[in-house]
Amino acid sequence: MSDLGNFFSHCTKIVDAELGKLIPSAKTEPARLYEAVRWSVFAGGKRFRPVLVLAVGKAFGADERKLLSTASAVEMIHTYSLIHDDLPAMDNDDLRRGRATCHVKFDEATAILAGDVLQTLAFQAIVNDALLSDKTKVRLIAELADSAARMVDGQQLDLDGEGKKIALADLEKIHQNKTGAMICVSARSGAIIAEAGENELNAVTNYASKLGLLFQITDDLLDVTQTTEVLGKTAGKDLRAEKATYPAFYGIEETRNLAEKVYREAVAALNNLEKPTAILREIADFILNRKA
Ligand code: GRG
Repeated sequence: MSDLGNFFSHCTKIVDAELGKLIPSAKTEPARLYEAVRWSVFAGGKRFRPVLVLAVGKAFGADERKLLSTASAVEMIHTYSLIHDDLPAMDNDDLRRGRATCHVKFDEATAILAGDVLQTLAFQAIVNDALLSDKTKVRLIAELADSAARMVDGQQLDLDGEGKKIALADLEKIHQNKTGAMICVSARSGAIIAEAGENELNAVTNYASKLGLLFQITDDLLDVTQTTEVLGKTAGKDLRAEKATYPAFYGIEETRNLAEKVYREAVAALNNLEKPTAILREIADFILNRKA
């Protein structure tokens, strides 16, 4: 396996173990709620955001154990957003992470509550982490709350734009909020826990902003080029919902060129860091070339 493959599988293993401890067991009352939470969390997501917390934190010299609660917290917020995004009132989807969506497997009310409680559990995970100082906790919680709110703003802007002709600048604003904010805060959190300086944090932010944009561009490309089976979620949905996407603006070839350009910008941001950043370059590479 490649270095990145090994890193992903190591991170997935330790983050899943931490999530297993942080999320109440499926027997905890009300059992239906925690069964639903576990159904969606342990469904085989890529764990890209927690990997980013760990990769940046470790590049800046943080002890892995100090990164785990935050890595789990970003995954919990991400999973809550997926559960709510799939609801009939939003995307109305029946497939996520290769299995039935939460509201299909359980019911709509339970899926809403599963998302709600995941958001609360995320903040609790950081609050209860004895390895982090109070000062670090407050900073992490403030940044995470801000990014989770921006994600919701982005989702609303996205819904507002459906079926309308929107400008490229508006599309970018939607993505910076809906997808970019949580990716950015994942990388920044790793650096904050490692007590990086402001200049270093700025470089990490530049890298992560480009990475977030790259993630969205490749997500748009996969939606039109990949099958539902490979994605584990319904393919071709953007087109059917008449969503503004990069391929809709530029066509597939130009969108691929844009992805290459944004990839180079993400990697260039790493040049300002005198840290071992090889894994961060590999992550950008992985996002550029991902197949799902
Ligand atoms: C409902 C509050 C609320 C927000 C929804 C995340 C999101 C915001 C919507 C998901 C819809 C979507 C396709 C967004 C674009 C990119 C994205 C976040 C894809 C899913 O993330 P992955 O590919 O998923 O990391 P896995 O399952 O691997 O974790």
